[in-house]
Amino acid sequence: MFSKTKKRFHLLAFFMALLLLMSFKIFAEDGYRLWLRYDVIANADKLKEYKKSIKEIHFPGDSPTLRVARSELTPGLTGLLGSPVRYVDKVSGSGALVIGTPQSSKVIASLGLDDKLKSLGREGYLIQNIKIEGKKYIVISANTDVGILYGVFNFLKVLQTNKNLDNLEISESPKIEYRLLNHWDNLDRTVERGYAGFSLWDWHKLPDYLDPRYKDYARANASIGINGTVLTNVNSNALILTPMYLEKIAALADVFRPYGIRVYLTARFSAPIQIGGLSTADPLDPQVKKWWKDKINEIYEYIPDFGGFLVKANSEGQPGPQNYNRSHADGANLLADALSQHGGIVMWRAFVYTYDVNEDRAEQAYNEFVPLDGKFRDNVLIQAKNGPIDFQPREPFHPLFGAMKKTPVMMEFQITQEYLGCATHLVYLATLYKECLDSDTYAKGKGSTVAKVLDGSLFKYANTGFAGVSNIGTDRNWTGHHFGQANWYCFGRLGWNHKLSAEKIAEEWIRMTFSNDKDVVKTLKKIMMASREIAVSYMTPLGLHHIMAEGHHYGPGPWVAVSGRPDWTSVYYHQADSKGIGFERTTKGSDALSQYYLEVKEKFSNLETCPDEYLLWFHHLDWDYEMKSGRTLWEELCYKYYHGADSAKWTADKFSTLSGKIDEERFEHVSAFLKIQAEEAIWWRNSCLLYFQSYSKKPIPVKYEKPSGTLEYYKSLRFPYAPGIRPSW
Ligand code: BDP
Repeated sequence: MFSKTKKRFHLLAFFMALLLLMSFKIFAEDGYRLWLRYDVIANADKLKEYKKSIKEIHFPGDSPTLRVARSELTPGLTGLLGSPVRYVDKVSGSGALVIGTPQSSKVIASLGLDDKLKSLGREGYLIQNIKIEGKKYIVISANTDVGILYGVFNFLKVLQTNKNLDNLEISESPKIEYRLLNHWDNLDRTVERGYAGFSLWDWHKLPDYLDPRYKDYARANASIGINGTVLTNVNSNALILTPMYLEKIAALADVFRPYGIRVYLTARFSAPIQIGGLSTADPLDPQVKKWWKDKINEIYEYIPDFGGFLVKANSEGQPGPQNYNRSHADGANLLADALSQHGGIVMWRAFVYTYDVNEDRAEQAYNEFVPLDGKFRDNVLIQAKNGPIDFQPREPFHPLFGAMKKTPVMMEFQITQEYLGCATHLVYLATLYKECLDSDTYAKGKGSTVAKVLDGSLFKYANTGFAGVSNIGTDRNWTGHHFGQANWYCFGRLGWNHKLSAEKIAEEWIRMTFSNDKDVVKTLKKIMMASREIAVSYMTPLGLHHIMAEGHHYGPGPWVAVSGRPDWTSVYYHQADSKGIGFERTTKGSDALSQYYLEVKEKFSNLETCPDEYLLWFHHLDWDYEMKSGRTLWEELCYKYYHGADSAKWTADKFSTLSGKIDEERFEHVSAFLKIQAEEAIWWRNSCLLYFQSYSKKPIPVKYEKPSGTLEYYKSLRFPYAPGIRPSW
């Protein structure tokens, strides 16, 4: 008898152990869960007083969005508190979590929140401690169901990041209306400049098979306030507008809709010819107008809340209105007219530079678009990259921000790290984004920041937008590098509230994604906050730009001198010669600086006031030019490259101190990537310095370790199958 019980006990213990092992497997730390982890909070004790009450949830109402809010809240709270929650019909007894809009919940309607809610608009929400009949409640309220969803996500974040639940008074609403991911995804599932696997959109199996990942994608976006997604590459394929694909898009739109996410597409300007059988795509041709009108009506039959189009026209070989001697405004208005009756918008990209114009590439977008200010329909936004060239590790802000007073200019940031080490380098981009957002355009005097242009407060834009070129793919951890997730995260957070600091966002992300442990938070924050400057130092210090390898853009290529066009080479941008280095953009050179407002122009023109960070962007200077540091320009360049590469090594060392403090799986993954990064930082340093030395003819100061490898060796390296490259490039 006794031994039988013992046997049973052993068997039970064995199964328990097996279950435990299996649960470890289920929660493999592969990064799939992103920042939405919901593991038991370490200090759940601190929550004792609330633990009981927030397990009781009064959350009436039924709609697809309220249902997904509940489907987030239930596992979220259960996981974080470590015990089940229950939904109650009445608020009574020990208090509860009360959630709803004045329409969905009588209790909320009775709380007199109307005035407060009114000011928060369609997507805003409140999270407060409120006493009802002497009992303390936590109340999440909003004007709409999607506001509730955002509020629920934020409440879970409050718990995840170990915030105090006393005196909650959170009042949030987004500062920018359209907050979109731009996917550069092709119909064959390759992703242009994508380094995290293939496209998430499994076109072949859509619409019948809906990968569960679509839902997780929507959850992640909604949790950071992203409310739109452009599914296809800006280098577009007209087939996406055919019924076969519209059906697939409709299926994706159905998954995203409850999460407050609308779908958008890229429109190929020549589609009327390619799929419409017309002989022209001239925007003023009546048949072309009719074709687009019919096509757009058809799209809305499939997707009633279709968001609109993103268009790359007359740029890098894409067709556009200029093929017919029409302007960008003619092209954008053609689509805008057909979209307007459905509430759709056109995001017309300012990333244009033509073949026949022989001017500094940095000037072309401004020259094209400023004369058209005011000529666009009300539902057109001009989408400009953050800088005037192309997502370089550092660029000054684009002069179009502040220059278009009547036509809204929206932001295009790049989240995927095309020029920043792809998916193997840890570069936290919030500091780059903030640098641009906080730049002062002086359009209406001091304080006219890029952020104020974007949020519409400067020129009272009717529409405002914020787009980011996605870094997401089929990799299990979504972004290739675990820290790439932080860039997706910070993009969303800044689109919602550009006033947040890069540091605060980093801290939120670390706490949710890795740990609330003090040491982990402090160390990772330090690494993240330093990371972008480190990358700039070992890639393109002192305002250098566009000196990467050709085509795939991975690794250094300052020697690239011959390409499809001069402004695709590196020598066009660094202009190194025996006397010096840098692109002269003052009146002595291209005078691109004249596109900025006077204060900005003067600051950057004057060598005394031009920050070192932008020096060679705006000036061509002698190798012996004396820098503010007292070093010569050549010595400063050496200093920066060595400091950058040393700091990449510092990052790896610093991260290694977290061994045992974060899970092994992600620790090993990140450690391996940091090692690659440190080695590649040396590759960048050696390649660039050896190449520039062939002009400066000056020695690398003896205190620095001599570059291993010769310039010829570095020039000989080839990466024919680097990811993310368009086959035709
Ligand atoms: C460049 C990319 C290229 C894109 C282009 C764009 O190299 O692949 O098509 O920008 O933004 O950065 O259109």
